[in-house]
Amino acid sequence: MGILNVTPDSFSDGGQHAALEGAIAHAEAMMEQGVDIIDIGGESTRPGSPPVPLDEELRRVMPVIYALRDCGAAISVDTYKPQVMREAVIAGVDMINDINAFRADGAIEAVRDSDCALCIMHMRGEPATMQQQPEYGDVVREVTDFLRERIAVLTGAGIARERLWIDPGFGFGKTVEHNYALIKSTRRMVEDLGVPLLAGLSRKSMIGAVTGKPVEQRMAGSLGGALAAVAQGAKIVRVHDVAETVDALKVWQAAH
Ligand code: 7PJ
Repeated sequence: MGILNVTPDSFSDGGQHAALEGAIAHAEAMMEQGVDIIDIGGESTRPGSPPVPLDEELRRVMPVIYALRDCGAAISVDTYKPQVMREAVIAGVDMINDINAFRADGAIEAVRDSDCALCIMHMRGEPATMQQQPEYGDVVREVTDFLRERIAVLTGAGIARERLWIDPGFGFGKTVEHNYALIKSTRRMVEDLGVPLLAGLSRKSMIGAVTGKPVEQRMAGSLGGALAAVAQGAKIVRVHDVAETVDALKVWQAAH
């Protein structure tokens, strides 16, 4: 899964048209590099980020979704807003990726009657404040229990289990130690819950903490993290560096 951010700050010259053109060019580059899924996001959810209003998020992501939906790669939309989910479902996207695990009012109703995949991510708190001293008794158990409960709520609402993906939510209300405890427990989590797992750790602070590198120098560390996640049973890795990750996975799989 390649990350496609459609936020004004990810394009130097700003402006709606430039953002659309830039996003499509980036998507085309990822396609050439062998991406399977393009994850389109209109709101930065990095720690401390402010929320984006609904109409602004729709303005950012919908034109990109319509431009890319027949591109050959599967399309995922990274959103926690039910209205964005509704519009994305109408546009025919393949996955809704919700960092909030479909907890917003109306989120389940927005996706229930479609057949797209749904990624349920664990997050403690909210992006604006989530990195302020996250505490757990047993992080693996608490994240697993949360995901189990969300699976029960979604399937209880009539959603087929086969549509679901789980994600421990690296960096979302977790210390570096919590993140590594979770990655080491990926296989157990997948076995416990019986739902495939998506891992997103590309360029995150857990990579910087181990390598001592700033965000723009975390590619090699992120490749190590992606391989570790796949070795632990992750079936999708959400990454910035598609070409490098595809190569790393090809060699790892050939040697496996
Ligand atoms: C994740 C995500 C992740 C899923 C972001 C960033 C922050 N969606 N959206 N999993 N992270 N499913 O990429 O640094 O880890 S935004």
